[in-house]
Amino acid sequence: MQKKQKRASHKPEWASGGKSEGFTTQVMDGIKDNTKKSKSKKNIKTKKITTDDFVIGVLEDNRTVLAQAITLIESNSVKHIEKAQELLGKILHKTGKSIRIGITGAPGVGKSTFIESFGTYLCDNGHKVAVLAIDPSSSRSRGSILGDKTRMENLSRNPNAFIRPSPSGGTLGGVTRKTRESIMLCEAAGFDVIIVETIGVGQSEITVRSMVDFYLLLILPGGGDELQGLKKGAVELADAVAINKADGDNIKSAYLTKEQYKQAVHYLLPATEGWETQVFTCSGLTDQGIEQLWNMIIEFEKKTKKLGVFELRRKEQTLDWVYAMVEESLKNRFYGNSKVEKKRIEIDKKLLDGKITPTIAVNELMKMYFE
Ligand SMILES: Nc1nc2c(ncn2[C@@H]2O[C@H](COP(=O)(O)OP(=O)(O)O)[C@@H](O)[C@H]2O)c(=O)[nH]1
Ligand SMILES: [Mg+2]
Repeated sequence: MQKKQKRASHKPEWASGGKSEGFTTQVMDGIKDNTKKSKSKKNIKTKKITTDDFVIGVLEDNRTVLAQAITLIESNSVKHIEKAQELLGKILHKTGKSIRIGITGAPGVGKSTFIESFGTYLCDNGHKVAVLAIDPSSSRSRGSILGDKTRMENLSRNPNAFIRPSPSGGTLGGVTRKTRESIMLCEAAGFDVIIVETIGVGQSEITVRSMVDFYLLLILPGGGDELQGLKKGAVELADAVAINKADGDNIKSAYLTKEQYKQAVHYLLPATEGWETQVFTCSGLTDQGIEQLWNMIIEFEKKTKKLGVFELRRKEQTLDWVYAMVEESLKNRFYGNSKVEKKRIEIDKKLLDGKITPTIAVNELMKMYFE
């Protein structure tokens, strides 16, 4: 399969420079294979997939290649990052055509179960659904994702679905880049609905909000008083609040909770201009509310596109992403600078001994960096 793909676009490795397609590839094919075998043993073993193989595989929605491409963008090695950027550059024109949905909520609220139902519903209705996850609690994420995969058992077997565990390790900035670039790859592979799941803790919620069009907050029924201590912040980010597990004995309290949240969101600024935050009940177990949510999202897309809010947000998200990366890159360079590192010991001491002011400390360090 891969050989076939290569044949269409491949330029023999030993052919130096030039973009000429004038190679008689039919003939070269045979020679090239021989060359590989006889010339370089290393090539056979570690022969990496070429960028063009990646491009073709991703655009064809070859799941193996798609998964490998995501692995490539998750790599922190400079070489891989370069290759990944080349790949992304080549599929860029195929990105952006999905609806990106963020789903958040405390652990145990039922996100994975809900996504299993929601995703299956979408697949049954002709959509292609990619599920990505962000869990900044890095090392723990692998484990929890294993749990998630079993929880999304049906969906993970559905040919129209693609589930990818969250990238483990690294800074939130790194995880963000990886997830955003994974979104691009999935879009290029033709997934028209992208779901990003995150656990409802602090920064990760804001991060996911910054990469999706529609943001859904799941909460549990009951716990009235302080609205489950669900920080106002989380609700303020949401385009919809779903009271989940509205089944069995929970139905009544779910309904009450819904009414309480309806009142609460009334006093909040909407997360998306021109869209009133919706509150509804649902159950990933009985599928209640699933269709309603999808209709809501269609309505959201229609409305915000008409207002221009949809496109504007995407543009702002892209710019924000770029400058967040600039900041991170500057920060890394600053702290990674050996002169700064050395000087810090001295400066910190002077500062803590009360010999210099914080502002002078900053100036001194900056001087070191720019010198
Ligand atoms: N009654 C009920 N239980 C649910 C529902 N969704 C999930 N659960 C249960 O809640 C627990 C946590 O679900 P999970 O999907 O892993 O939550 P997550 O941590 O938010 O991804 C599991 O034991 C599920 O069986 C639901 O809609 N109704
Ligand atoms: Mg989960």
